[in-house]
Amino acid sequence: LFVCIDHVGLAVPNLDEAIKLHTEVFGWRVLHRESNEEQGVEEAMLGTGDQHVENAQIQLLAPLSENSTIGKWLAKNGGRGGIQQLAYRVRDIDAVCATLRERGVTLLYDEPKIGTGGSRIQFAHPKSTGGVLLELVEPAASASH
Ligand code: MC0
Repeated sequence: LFVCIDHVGLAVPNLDEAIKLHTEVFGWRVLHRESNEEQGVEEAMLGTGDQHVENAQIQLLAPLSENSTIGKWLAKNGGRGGIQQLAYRVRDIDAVCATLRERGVTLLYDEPKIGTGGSRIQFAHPKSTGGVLLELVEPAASASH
């Protein structure tokens, strides 16, 4: 069903501070940055940048507003960052969503939405996944992986 772990998403109160920590202290590289108004996030994808290795990335997610999903998550978590989501990569998101629905998993959207780098994304509600917000990612056809 799933190809690999695509990324782990960390909610962070301040994107620049988080990038500093993860690059200067932990040694990751920033591979990509974008804002996604629909999702209410400003995000950065981090990794080794080594195209020859199949690496899951770290996604830093900062809220665009207090009312956004990440804004609410941070408020509930006492303003501290933490792991907000686990994302699995898929080849055919429509087929995987149909299978998961058949198996009783609650998906958030009727149809996939647009995620990082033009990917197609869907989420499974934590109540039907054992408490973890699960994201499904079908990378854009132009993506390098
Ligand atoms: C809430 N809950 C979580 C959770 N968020 N459990 C695990 N992980 C999370 N991230 C639990 C709460 O503890 C609570 O459980 C119940 O779910 C309802 O919580 P709530 O605070 O009322 O939260 P809701 O219902 O307002 O929102 C939860 C929901 C939301 C999953 C619907 O986070 C959502 O729409 N997420 C999908 C979109 C998203 O995450 N966007 C930002 C990333 P109890 O037991 O207390 O009832 S954007 C992104 O990721 C992109 C750009 C990309 O990768 O391409």
